[in-house]
Amino acid sequence: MVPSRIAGCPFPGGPLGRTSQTGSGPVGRGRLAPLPAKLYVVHGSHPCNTVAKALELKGIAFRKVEIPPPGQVVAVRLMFPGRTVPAIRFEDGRKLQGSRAILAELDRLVPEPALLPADPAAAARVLEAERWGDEVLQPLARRILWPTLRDNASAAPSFGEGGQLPLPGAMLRASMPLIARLEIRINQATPAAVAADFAALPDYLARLDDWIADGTLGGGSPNRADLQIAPSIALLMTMQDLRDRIAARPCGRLADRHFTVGGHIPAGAIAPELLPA
Ligand SMILES: N[C@@H](CCC(=O)N[C@@H](CS)C(=O)NCC(=O)O)C(=O)O
Repeated sequence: MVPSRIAGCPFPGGPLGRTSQTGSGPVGRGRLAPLPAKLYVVHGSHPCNTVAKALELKGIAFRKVEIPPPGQVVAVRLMFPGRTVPAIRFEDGRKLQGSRAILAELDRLVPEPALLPADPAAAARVLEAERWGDEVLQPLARRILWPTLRDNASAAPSFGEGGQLPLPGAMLRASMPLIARLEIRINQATPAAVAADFAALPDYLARLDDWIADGTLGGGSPNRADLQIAPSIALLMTMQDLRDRIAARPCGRLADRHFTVGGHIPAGAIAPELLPA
């Protein structure tokens, strides 16, 4: 279902990076027609994948604008109150940031398929899992990924695959140490914080498997918590050392069921003493 307000949408072409159309916006006279939503992303970003998937599930056509990291800190801040992606502009000009706020709004705009169970107690459990996924798991995935990428810059081109920006692999490889260092600073991924994240990971994975077992996660159609959590697990599994330990678990299967993300860091990148059993 695509909202009928596609016609007359005032979106201009993308000022940042390249844009592409996703969804079912009409095409005419060789030009792509404007769409009901414009989504600003960093390619591969887990919360951006959350929102893109929700838009697809809702059948809302959207145009994606990719910003190379950490450029969003400046570029998005020029257009939105905050500096993070995902950031979305609807055709009526309304702007929203934050994956949870955006998903709530999408559920309001297009109620079906619902991203929350009808039962209030079940919905409360999903919202709590979604909050935890946003506040705890999402930053953990960033803190683990960026230092690993800094030390494995040769993997950088794989993270550009499937993106819109025509960045040569050699450039991605050469720039990765600097980009990763900036991201490490932005995300406060100190060695102590990263070690604490690895130490917490076994309990977190067990918590996710429990939520799948009790039905909070992993139902037939993804809910808001599935959409929030699965991309973080998918991002963690771009590191082969973690994929080897997560993919066969219920939470790993959940991530693989809903998300295919680019990026691959070969085994041996993470110190064995940090890895979960
Ligand atoms: N938890 C928020 C924040 C998203 C977030 O931090 N996005 C990262 C990219 S994955 C970002 O833009 N970071 C820039 C910064 O922290 O300044 C959400 O789900 O939208």
